[in-house]
Amino acid sequence: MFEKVLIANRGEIALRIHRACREMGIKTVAVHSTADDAAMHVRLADESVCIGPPPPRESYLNIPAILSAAQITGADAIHPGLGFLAENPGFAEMVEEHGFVFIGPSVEHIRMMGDKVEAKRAAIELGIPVVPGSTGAVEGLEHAISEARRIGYPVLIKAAGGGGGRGMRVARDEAELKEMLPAAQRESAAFFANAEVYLERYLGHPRHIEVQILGDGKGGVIHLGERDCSLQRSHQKVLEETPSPALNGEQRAELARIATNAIAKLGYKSAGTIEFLFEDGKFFFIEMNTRVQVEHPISEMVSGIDIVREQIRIASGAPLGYRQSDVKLSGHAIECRINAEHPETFAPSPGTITGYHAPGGMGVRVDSALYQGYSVPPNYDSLVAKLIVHGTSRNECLMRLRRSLEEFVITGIDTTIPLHQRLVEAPDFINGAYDVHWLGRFLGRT
Ligand code: MV4
Repeated sequence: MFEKVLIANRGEIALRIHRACREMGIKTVAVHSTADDAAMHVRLADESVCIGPPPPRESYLNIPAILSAAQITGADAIHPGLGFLAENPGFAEMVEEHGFVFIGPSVEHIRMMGDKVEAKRAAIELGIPVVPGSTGAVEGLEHAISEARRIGYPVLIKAAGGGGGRGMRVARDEAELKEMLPAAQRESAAFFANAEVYLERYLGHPRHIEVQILGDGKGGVIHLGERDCSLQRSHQKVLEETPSPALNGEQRAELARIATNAIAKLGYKSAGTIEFLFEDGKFFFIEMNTRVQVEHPISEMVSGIDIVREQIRIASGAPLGYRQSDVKLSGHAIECRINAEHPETFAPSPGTITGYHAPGGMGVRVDSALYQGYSVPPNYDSLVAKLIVHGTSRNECLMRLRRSLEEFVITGIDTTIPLHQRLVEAPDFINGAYDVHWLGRFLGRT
């Protein structure tokens, strides 16, 4: 096992990784920008190294500075967390070239899944159902038109280098496709340094359902059930739950079978998430994420398995500590993402925390790097806390969530806690009757 791990991240996820290391007897190295001198991830780590000024380009994305920090402190391995360099295959490659272990999947798998056209090709090969669409990228307008005729309108134009909803356009007919395609290609080239776009049949009312998997690259593969992440605003997830209220037992089993078969065939190593759209009883692959995700704690709450610990164990060469028959998924879990934003306008709200009290009690977990007196810097993602609640049933989970939101006190900045309080009272949410467009309408009409 590793003796020392460098955590190439900040905020709650850096803390999350630190906690897993501590429990395993591994020493930690924090890296931080000058905006994060007083950050909790720096305070808790065994050692810390300042890697640059506040802009991410110059610190948390500064590969030479991070590798130097690992060298100076004598770290064995680097955990990238999420965001920043987590899905940058060039970073993973350099980490390994410099003699450190990258705590994550192989460079090849990160690269494959980062290119959405390549990922879809791989998914088809692995027997995963995909959205009907163009075979690979569209070459030009003529090709796009013939492919769209075959697929049927409306079609969605997606960027091969995109993901997470960036650079998507819906074309309802040929005229719209002609008008949108050049703009989509230009925008893709500018945003993602990859002009390739592809077409898919547009699904009008899907849910976003993803499967958490773990593989050890030695034949060991397990899944930890699915997460329903349909509650999103501008492609940002707001609240996630497991199991999905939309699936019956048969659909759930089918999804798990698709995901685990694919991961076994791929020989995938580390934690990963396969994302699907679910509409009219059918699953369609959209993307695979090769990192630990923000919402991973809800899967931990229902399974009792520490996903980050398994990532570290697998990276050290150990086989997966569980077989599927050891995995017992029980009860229901929900995560509320609490952002430093105004709950109605979503204006960013950095500033000093004048008061902080986190909820506790049975079935309640808070992952946050906040403390009283801390100043939330304006330079980074606005996620400041995750409230994760478990109950034996969805109803118990909801009751516990309501009282936990009531207990949570964060003063000095605006947060999205009041938004969550409204959301958990909405009849459609209580009934589990929502798709990916529901939250936008809910927020729009209030
Ligand atoms: C789609 C779609 C409808 N049809 N693909 C947006 C994020 C990216 N991961 C995939 N996205 C979508 N792809 C087809 N063929 C609708 C969306 C979509 C969406 C998906 C998941 C969660 C929220 C969403 C919000 C709007 C659109």
